[in-house]
Amino acid sequence: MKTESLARTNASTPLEVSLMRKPIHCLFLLVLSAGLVLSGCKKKKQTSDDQTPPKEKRIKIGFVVKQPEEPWFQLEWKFAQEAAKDLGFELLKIAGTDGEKVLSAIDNLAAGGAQGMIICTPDVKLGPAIVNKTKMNGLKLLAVDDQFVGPDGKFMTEVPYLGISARKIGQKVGKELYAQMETRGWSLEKTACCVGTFDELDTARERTEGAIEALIEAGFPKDKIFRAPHKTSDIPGAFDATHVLLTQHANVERWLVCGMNDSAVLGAIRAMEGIGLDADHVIGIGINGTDCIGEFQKEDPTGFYGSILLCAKEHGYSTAKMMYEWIVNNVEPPKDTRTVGQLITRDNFEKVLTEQGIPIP
Ligand code: FCA
Repeated sequence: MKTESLARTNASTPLEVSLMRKPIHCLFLLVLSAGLVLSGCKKKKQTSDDQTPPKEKRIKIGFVVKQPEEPWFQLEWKFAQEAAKDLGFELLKIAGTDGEKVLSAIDNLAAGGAQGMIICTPDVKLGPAIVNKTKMNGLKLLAVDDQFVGPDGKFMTEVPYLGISARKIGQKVGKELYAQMETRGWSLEKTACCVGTFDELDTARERTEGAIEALIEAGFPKDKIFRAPHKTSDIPGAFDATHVLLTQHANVERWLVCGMNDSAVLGAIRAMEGIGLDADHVIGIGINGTDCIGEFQKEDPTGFYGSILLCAKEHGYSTAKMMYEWIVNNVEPPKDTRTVGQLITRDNFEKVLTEQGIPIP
């Protein structure tokens, strides 16, 4: 408005004067005034068409992850960032490695003007506290990967959740381990299975129980499946638990290995290498498919045979998009979405990861 009225003032007064006296000046001033009016319009048009809302009105979405060092979570962030770019919102990536950090992240998000939060919580039992705090702060909430558990021990199904079909994916691991053992002609007598467990997390328990189920169904002896409970869900946690198991079963010559994710299997493989068990004695299959790329790139194969690659894009991009739609168009996300996975090995990982837009370092 200001620009427009300024243009009009400049244009009218001198024009009237010169019209009376000098025709050349008159023409010049006419062009000048037309230009000023036009540029005024143009400026005004630019302002009204500009789609970028003022900073304080922008949509802001927090994406909190429990283990930011894990490539899986970095990929979720990467894909969520792509959604932010495509849809034009601001993504706030937050490391929520413990309860205290998560709760203060909620306060900070609200204070910073965020409208929603996606979270893979460091502890599913924090569910009720997270729900309360986000409600108090007016933040919409979506759980990814790890589903909240209420005080009664049941899933908090009222919170929209996107996770994996954990049991089915675990079964896929078990089936493939058995098939690989057969392909190599390993005898059942000399082989045992090491299952890295992390039972306090339901999605982890479902995966490992699924693997055990499929192995038994294929014909693997139940009494040769050994569980190695992990204290922490990372490589050192898996290494330590496997180390203990190996000392208890020193007579086993060959091992099948599974666990809740790539880190669980990687830790076990390293522990086995520590006592001289190499790729000829170990078949490990992980889950995620994102944290084992370096393993496939090694010159010589290790005991880490393959992984079930999950859909990081769905977990990052789709959750972010769901949250955006909820905030902007009031479209509530589905309460329960499950994703699948596919086997990758040294032979096909480059092709499959590229197809899924996952960068290969
Ligand atoms: C859990 C695991 C991650 C990933 C995700 C889908 O959060 O900790 O490694 O497997 O589920």
